Amino acid sequence: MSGRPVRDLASRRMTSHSRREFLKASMSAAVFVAAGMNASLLHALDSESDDGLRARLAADPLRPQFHLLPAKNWMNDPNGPIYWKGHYHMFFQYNPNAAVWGDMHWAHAVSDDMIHWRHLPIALAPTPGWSDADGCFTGSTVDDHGTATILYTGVKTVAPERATLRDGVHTFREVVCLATSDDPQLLTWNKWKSPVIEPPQDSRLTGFRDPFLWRQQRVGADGHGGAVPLRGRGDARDWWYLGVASGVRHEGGNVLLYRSKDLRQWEYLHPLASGKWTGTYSINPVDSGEMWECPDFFALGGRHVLLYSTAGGVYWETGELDPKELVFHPDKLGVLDYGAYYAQKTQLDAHGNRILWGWITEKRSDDELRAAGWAGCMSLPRVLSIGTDGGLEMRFVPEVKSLRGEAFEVPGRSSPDRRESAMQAIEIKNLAGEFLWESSEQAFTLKLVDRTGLWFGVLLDSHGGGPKLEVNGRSVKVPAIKNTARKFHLFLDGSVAELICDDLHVITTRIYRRPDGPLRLSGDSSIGSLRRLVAWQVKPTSPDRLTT
Ligand code: DQQ
Repeated sequence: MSGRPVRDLASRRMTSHSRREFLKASMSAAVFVAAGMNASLLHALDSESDDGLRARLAADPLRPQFHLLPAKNWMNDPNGPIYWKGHYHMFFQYNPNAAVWGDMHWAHAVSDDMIHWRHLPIALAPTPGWSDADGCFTGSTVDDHGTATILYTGVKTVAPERATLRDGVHTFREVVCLATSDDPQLLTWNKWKSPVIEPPQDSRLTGFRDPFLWRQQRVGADGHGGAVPLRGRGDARDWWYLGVASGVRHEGGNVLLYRSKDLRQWEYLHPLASGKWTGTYSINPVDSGEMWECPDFFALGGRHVLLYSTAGGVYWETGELDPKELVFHPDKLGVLDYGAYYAQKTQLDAHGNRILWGWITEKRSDDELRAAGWAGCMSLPRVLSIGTDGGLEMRFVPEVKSLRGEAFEVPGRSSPDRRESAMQAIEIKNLAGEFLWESSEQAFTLKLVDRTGLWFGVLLDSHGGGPKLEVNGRSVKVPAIKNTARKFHLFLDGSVAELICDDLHVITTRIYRRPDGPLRLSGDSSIGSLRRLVAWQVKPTSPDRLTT
C-alpha cells in the first residue's frame, strides 16, 4: 500500500444520509404510534385516493418538473442505468408503499435523451422467502453478449452472526443476485435460481453490496491487454470483473474484486481499492468510513476513476489501474458534490461519454416526507472528463439545452443602465430556471428572490483563508485561480438547486420554502463584475410533474 495517498475522512462532514434514513424509516411508524403524534394527518394521508394524491403531487411547487422521480413515494440510489437498443433505461431504489425508505424495489423509467422520462412497471421486487426477501438493493446492468443482465444486492434478515449489514436495527445478509431480460424493452426480468456471490465469512466485514462490473481482455505476459472496458461483443478470452462495496471494522471501506467468465461463477481476487477509517465510533460503519457504498470504477481520458459514498460524503479518486495486479493506485482525490447528493452511478451514453447520475437526497423529516407523499429525485446527467491536472471534471450534458424556453441576457459590455434593465427583465416562473454566468472578480454575489425574500444565493468570498464558495449557507473552500473568470452553471427545479462552478466544485441544495411569485435577480447581486449572464425559463418534461 506504500505510495497511496491518505484518505483523510476525519476532516470531512460526518453525516450519513442512507443508513440514518434507513434507521429513521424503520422506526418512524413506531414513533407515530408511541407518541400518538399527527394521528389525524396519518389517517388523512392513508385515506387519500390515488387520484387525489396525484393531483396534489402534480400541483406541489416543491416537486421538480425536469428531474427524474417516481410518480409518488420514496426513491434513492440510481441503479443499473444502461443505453439499450436505442433507449436510456434508468432503474432506481424505490419504496412502493411509503415516502420513506423501506421495502426496496427497482423502479424503471425510459428515455430517448436522458432528460424526458416515462415510467415503466417495477423491474425487480423482493421474492418472499428467498435471498432478496427483504429488499432488492443497489446494483448494475450489463450487456452479456446481447442479453441484458442485472447484478444486484439481495438482502434477507438472518441471525446476527450470519449478517453482513448490522446497523443497530437490521441484521441483513447481503448477496449478489442476477436477473436477465429477453424483452427488448426490458420490462420483464427473470431471477437466476441462486445468488451468484455469497459474502466472505469474516466477523470484521462491514458490508457486502452495490456490485459494479466491467469487462476486459485477459492481461498478456507483457502486462498489456486492455484496462479499457470493452463494449459490444467480446470473445472467450474476456473476463468480467466485479467490484463489491465492503470494508473492515477499524480499518476502512474498500472494494472487493471478483472475476468471472459467465457472470454466474465468480472467483475472489483481492481488494481493488481501500480507504481509511475516520477513527470515530459508530454503530453504522458507513458513518465512520469503515464501509463504502455504491462504488463505481472506469477508464476515462487515459486514467482510471473510482467513485464511492461514505461518511456522509461522495468522493472521486483518479489514478492508474495496475494492469497486471489489478489494483487501483490513485494520485488525486476530491469531492463529487458537496451538497444533497449520494450513491453516484455512471453509464456510457450513445456516444461513449461517461455520464454521472446521483440521488438528490432530502433534508426534511420523515413526518414531512410522509405528508409530502414523495421523496428524493435523480440528479441531472453530468458528463465526466479528466482535467489538465488529471483530476475529475463535470458538466451538465448538452441534452439539457432542449429544456430551454424564454431566454434572458445581461450583456457583459454595455452601459450600467442597459445592464440594469436587462437584469430587471429576468423573471423565472414556477421555480424552473437555468442560469449561466461568468464573473471576473474574485468576490461575487448572485441572489435570486421572490416576493418573500431570498430563494437562492451564491457568494464567492476571497477574504482571509482563501476563496470560499457559499451556497444558501453551505460553505466550501475552492482553490484560488489567477487571471481567469469563474464560471457558474445553475439549474433550479422546485426544491432542487444544482450548481457547478468551474466544472469542478458542485453543490446541490434543497430549498423547501413555498415560493411566493416568480424569481428575480436581487438588486444587490454583483452585476458589475459579470462578463455575461444568460438565463432561461426551463420547460417541464411532463404536464404533471411525472405523476403518471
Ligand atoms: N442504498 C441501498 C444500498 C446502498 C445504499 C439500499 C446507499 O444498496 O448501499 O437502498 O444509499
